Amino acid sequence: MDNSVKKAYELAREAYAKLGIDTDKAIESAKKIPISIHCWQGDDVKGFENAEGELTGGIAATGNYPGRARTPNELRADLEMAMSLLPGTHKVSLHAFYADTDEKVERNKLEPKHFERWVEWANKLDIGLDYNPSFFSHDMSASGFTLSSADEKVREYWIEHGIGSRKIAEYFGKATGKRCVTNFWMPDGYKDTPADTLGPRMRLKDSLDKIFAFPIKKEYNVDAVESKVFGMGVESYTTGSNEFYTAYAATHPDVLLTLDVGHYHPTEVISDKISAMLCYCNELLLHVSRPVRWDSDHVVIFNDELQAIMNEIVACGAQDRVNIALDYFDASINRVAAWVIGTRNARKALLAALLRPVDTLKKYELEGDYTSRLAMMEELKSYPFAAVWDYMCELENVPVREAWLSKVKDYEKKVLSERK
Ligand code: RNT
Ligand code: ZN
Repeated sequence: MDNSVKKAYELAREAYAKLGIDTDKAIESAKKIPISIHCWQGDDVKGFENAEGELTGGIAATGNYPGRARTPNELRADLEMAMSLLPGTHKVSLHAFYADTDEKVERNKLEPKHFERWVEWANKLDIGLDYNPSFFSHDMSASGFTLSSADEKVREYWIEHGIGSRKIAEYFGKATGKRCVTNFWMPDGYKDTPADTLGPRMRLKDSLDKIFAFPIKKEYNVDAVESKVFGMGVESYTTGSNEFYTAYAATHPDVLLTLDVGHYHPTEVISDKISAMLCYCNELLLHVSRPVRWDSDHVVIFNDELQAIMNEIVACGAQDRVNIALDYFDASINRVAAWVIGTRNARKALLAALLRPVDTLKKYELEGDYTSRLAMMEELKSYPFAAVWDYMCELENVPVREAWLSKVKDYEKKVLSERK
């Protein structure tokens, strides 16, 4: 072990011990909490159904950095590269259109067998898999509607896809021994002012009820629903709005609510929604992302909102109730680096949250000593959490600080730049 990392850690341990914080324990907890890495950062959300596949649904990956993964093997290799530079426990989140098949399979005909190679790979790495039915980039979603479509055939098709997805997710949970979380996000909505806002929402509710009525063992898979305020070309109306899914999750105890950082009004934050929803939902799923002026899905940086999210999870004692997943896609920089930067930031913020003397802060609050609460919260921001983070990276045998970057650059030279 690097001696300076160790020395800095020992000083940090002492400083935190004075606050009653055990840094070794914080590291242990920070290592164990799974962070779900979204596979779609690796290929600009294209999937493997066809090479020309156009991304629709009101989302966009901008940029043309070379080296995008074009096959399941390339994507897995890139993910492995990224994970070799990350401390802690991970899962990998797949979308349906990343099925690893030799022939083309319709989305409503996808089965567990089309994901066998992913499961084999996950078991080799001892990681869990999460799942997402893909309701976009498809002819059957060309109208802009899927589960809330007025066309019964369209709804039927996507209901079949939803049910099939839950079977695949159950298989993931069973075959990896790690429960899968399946996220339902549908792009449904109108570009311009609708005449009927209720009809699509009633149809969405009915379609979801049909999908979730299919019995799946909770120990293998749980489902979540993700709201959104608007998408590109879907500016005036989103069927699956915040209120729609908040109410849906609150009235369906088995369904989790997904909070995506980029899916609310520009000054609205998800950190303050976590405790509110924990009063009504057993569990939540987070899509940790970074909106810049809109739901732009920039790489997650170490900013105030990321820290506030992690602080809330820990202050609520909800580490087992809040599933942390990432959701961003930047095609303008090295994609492996994008994974590494965002995932390291998320875990670093989680560790910093675990190093806060939450009980002391709550005590000040109950005593009405808001002076001490504010003073401590501010002092804590410059406590030496980075020394604990560096030490955690050493313990986990991954590069300390920016040492990971040269490894990604090497990989770019040897592997990514060969993809023409
Ligand atoms: C879209 C949602 C959704 C997607 C992924 C690809 O706005 O955030 O979660 O980003 O499923
Ligand atoms: Zn999302």
